[in-house]
Amino acid sequence: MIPARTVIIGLGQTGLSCVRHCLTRGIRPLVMDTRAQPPGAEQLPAGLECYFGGLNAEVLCGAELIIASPGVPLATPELRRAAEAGVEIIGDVELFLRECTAPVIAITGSNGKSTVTTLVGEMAAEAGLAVGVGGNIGTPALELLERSLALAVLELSSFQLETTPGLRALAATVLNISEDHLDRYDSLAHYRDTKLGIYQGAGLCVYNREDADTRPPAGCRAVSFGLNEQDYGRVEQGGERWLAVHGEPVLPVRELRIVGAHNQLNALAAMALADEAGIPRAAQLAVLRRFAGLAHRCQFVAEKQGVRWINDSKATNVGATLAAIDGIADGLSGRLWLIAGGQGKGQDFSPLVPLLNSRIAGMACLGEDQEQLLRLGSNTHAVAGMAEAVAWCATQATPGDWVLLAPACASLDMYPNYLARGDHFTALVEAL
Ligand code: UMA
Ligand code: ADP
Repeated sequence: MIPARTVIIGLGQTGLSCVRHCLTRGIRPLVMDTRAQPPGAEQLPAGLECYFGGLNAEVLCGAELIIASPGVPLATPELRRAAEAGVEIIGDVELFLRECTAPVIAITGSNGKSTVTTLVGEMAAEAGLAVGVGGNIGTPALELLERSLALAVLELSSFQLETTPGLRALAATVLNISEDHLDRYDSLAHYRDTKLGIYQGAGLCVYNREDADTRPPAGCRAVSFGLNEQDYGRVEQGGERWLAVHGEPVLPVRELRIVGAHNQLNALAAMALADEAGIPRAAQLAVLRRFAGLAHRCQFVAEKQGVRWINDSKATNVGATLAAIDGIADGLSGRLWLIAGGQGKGQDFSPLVPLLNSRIAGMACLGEDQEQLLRLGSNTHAVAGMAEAVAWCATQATPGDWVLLAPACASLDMYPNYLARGDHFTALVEAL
């Protein structure tokens, strides 16, 4: 039951989905947003009580329930006051779970979330299950309630996990932990602990045995994935590498269309989750054989004058950029030019230094945190924006070279989102 005095904070995709959910259940919520002109205001029904341009602590303290959007930190003073006054604060995913009767597969991690979420969703569909895929991947979880489901596959961000105390997943995974969102968390440990919240009450915890930060607490039922032979892993057979389950080879790595060791880990994690949901192996393998990857993730754009251009705009942190460079390494014989920059979110960029001294011939640096990137090496080059970055790389690269957009940063200083950034890059490359 949603109480009468419910306040929804944020009018993005999540907030709007919460408003619709409340209205269809006969509750007219009050809507708040810190922005004076929030983006979704025009979609609200006439007469709905709104408070824009800041959070009103008095109203919040008088609420029975607050539904906070993921972009609004719980540490915001007005929300803290409301919490101290005993007001319940939850997110849209918690609201979803209160009505969802289907088992839930829950996926988090610094990188690979959308890939694994999509793989598990497609595996379930291939097996004929009525599956809903949503959460941080883009479809707000509440929209999944519109039809009856046999399985829900949710990508959950650390922000969403902060406000989802009732999560009891059938199977849950933390794929990996690397620096991200340090503008919101006071330490990496705080960020990691928030992510590990996904394991609370999970029937099975699927963790990355190569990343100790992903381990569930002692006593949990758990299985791991990694690149050696254990649990979900890899074996050598007949002179080639196979994905394997408990030492049994199930698929030659060469049959995967997604490239790089990081994507083999993604495939293994997806299999572990799918097994727990009872999805037959044949359906899992059919998907792994055909899935060519999501747009804006190491996506081939074009070859121009012998130079290959690759769009990995979704690399919004250093860990993702490193994985992208590693992932394309096998196919690359010429030099690599990198385009990076944007909002660094408080990350340490120094893991890029060894690459600037080896695999990366030059790096075009753009955006808000450009200066930090420029300082990393002598082969960095300042550009005013994406057009100049593409033009500079085009003058530097010679046939056989590759140019990779893998910015290691969020896009929000220059674009509405990573999709717009990748689309802009693609259009510029196509026009070369
Ligand atoms: N905002 C305000 N004032 C408010 C409310 C929001 O300034 O009162 C700002 C936020 O700071 C943020 C922006 O508005 O910059 C959007 O925030 P939001 O909470 O309204 O976001 P939604 O549009 O609802 O989208 C959210 C997720 N976004 C965030 O967590 C920031 C989307 O993930 C997700 O797809 C969507 O819900 C559906 O579940 C995007 C994302 O960037 C892809 N996620 C981060 C990531 O993956 O790194 C966590
Ligand atoms: P997320 O949803 O967590 O952002 P995606 O599946 O969209 O993850 O992948 C985003 C980027 O992260 C990819 O383009 C790639 O560069 C990198 N990546 C994907 N999977 C992994 C992984 N398992 N480990 C490290 N980096 C990864």
